[in-house]
Amino acid sequence: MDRGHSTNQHGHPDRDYFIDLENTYGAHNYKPLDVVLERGEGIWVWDVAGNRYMDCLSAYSAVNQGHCHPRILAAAVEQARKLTLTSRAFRNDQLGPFYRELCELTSSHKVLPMNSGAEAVETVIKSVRKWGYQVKGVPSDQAEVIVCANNFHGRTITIVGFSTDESSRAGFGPFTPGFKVVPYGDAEALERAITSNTVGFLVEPIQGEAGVIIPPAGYLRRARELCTRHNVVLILDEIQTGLGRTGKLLAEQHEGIESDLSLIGKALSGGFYPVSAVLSNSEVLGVLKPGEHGSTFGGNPLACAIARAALKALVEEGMIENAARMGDYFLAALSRFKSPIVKEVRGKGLLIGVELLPEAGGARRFCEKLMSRGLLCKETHENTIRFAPPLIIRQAELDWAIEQIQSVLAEG
Ligand code: IF1
Repeated sequence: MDRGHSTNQHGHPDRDYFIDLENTYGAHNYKPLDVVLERGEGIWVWDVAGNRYMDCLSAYSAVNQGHCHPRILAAAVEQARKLTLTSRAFRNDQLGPFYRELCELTSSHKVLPMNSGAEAVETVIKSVRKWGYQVKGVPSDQAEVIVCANNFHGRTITIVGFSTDESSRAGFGPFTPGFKVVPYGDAEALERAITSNTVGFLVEPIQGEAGVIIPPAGYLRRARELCTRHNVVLILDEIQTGLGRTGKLLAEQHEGIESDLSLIGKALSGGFYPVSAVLSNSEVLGVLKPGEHGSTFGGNPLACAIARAALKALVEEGMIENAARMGDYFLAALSRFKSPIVKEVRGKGLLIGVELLPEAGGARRFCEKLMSRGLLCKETHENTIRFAPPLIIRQAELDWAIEQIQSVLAEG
């Protein structure tokens, strides 16, 4: 039923037409900026009126390679013409090469492919519990996983059950038992929380949604030592920090440690397709026997072909090194800028947060001002603006972004 629609000067449906459709027919579980995008290329996206914006969110680090990367697109089209989905009841010619390339790149022993990040998190919780019962000798149904306050690991009932963010969990109970929450960055608190029933410690190397919170230097090394000493599986959620975002392939490399299990997703497909994976540096995944875990789309040939191309582009086109260089440049420029409303500038690589003082009136209005200047970004919680452009961004483009950011912060 077409309610008729407002059109722009070219006679095409305009922004309000699309916003009305979303508001009329869609659940309102988001409050997006009122920009209606129709095309993306590299760091740029265009709205239905032809206005160009620099994407400084990268779909929460799922588009690290830049929008519609030609190499990933070609792989997607080629594979989509051949074979998209077989289920894991049969084998396919993309899964094995994907496994090997991903294991070689990340120095992992095994991979378990899933689709969304939350599914990878759920997979790792199931695996580490089963490992606890079968290998560590934890009594049945007594396994404990330690998580951190202000975590973000996804939106399933189990995951929001161990969230400390009321808006993520209110009204969704009852929740899954078997989780303990400790303060982020506090190794002593972690040690105190470990018991003989502790099977895993699930932690983000940098807390993205919490506002780009970077733990004290040495925290992850200390967590590694504690997990080794107490036979606890160290699980790093690199779904947002991984795949070049912080200037290293995996954020764990900044601390020179190796997790037992790492979770990746988002940019694993360059934004073309939901692809996630559990990477195992130890035999935890060996506890899963045929028929005990899986999903319809997990490890499908289209996902694997896309992920193989996305990883190749990331590595062979120097995106990780560029993220390190441009991230340092971006952070230094923002840190030099003195503003009466900026509380702190934090970041590593191209994952940067600008925290505003409460009296600034909230970060959202600055995102809206930046949108009117052609820069798209997103506030996280009340007072922090997150900047996470695609890892291909060049210095001249960053200079333009820095100019816009400094102008709107100066306006107040
Ligand atoms: C939304 C936040 C970011 C993640 C980490 C697991 C997942 C995510 C570290 C789950 C997903 C997304 C979810 C998306 C917005 C975005 C987000 F704001 F929600 F918190 F990035 F910070 N671990 N993060 O960041 O992966 O199941 O979504 O594939 O829910 O609106 P997913």
